[in-house]
Amino acid sequence: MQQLNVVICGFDHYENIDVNPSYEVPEALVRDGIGEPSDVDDPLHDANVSINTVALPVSFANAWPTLLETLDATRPDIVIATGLKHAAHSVAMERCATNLMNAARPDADNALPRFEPIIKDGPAAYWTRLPLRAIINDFARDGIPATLSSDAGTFVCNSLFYQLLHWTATQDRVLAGFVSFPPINGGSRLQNGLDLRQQVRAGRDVVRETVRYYLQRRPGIFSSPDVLLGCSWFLAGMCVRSRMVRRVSGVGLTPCGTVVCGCANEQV
Ligand code: PCA
Repeated sequence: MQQLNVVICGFDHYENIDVNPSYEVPEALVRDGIGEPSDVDDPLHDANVSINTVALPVSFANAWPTLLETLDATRPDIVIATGLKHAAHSVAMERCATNLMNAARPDADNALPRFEPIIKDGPAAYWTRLPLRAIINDFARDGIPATLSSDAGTFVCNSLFYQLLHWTATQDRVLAGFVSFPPINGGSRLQNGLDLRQQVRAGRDVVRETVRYYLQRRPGIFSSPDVLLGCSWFLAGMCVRSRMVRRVSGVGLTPCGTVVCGCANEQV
């Protein structure tokens, strides 16, 4: 039986968000676990999974150091960062993190970075290390509305995601990625989301599928996940965000435009 340590983090309430699903889902997983293996052949039989969580401040400067403290203390094999995406109607599995901070509103420390790199001279972007296709298939089976998303915005979520993947690239055998949750249905202001039970179920599927992927140890799953070559962080960030590239994507290029290069994780 292999011991696997999982950290799943989220953010507490902020601005007009009284209940942040990215806080509630990790708490529920720590409390209730990830459930039993689905059948006799399920690789989950081979793992003893322990889950830790930490709630992060909505701060460009402090979110990542707070998560890093937990990572240093728990030495996880899998790290799943989560956040709330205000405009989402479904669970968004994030494909990549870009090296760009561009805040439309101040963070918890009143910082308002505009078009700044997260890590000066860092790669333009990183791919997630989660098995997105397998996770999306589980969501379909469980009736959870979901999308594959090309960016987690340019606020604190993306900044945390980028720093997490930058750290992961220096680790030996760690899988990490980011899940954006929609607002919780029935909240005071926003009505476009999903109910919390579905969101917890989604979080459970993400952990279960990532544990299975980890146990399979397919070649390349732990290798360095740089996404973009041949362009600066600024261009990459703008490409991902720009309407122009979104239009181009309609004729067959990915939302990252022509600058995307190979990726070890064929499930992205
Ligand atoms: N969502 C914000 C930060 C915290 C959260 O839950 C974002 O989209 O960056």
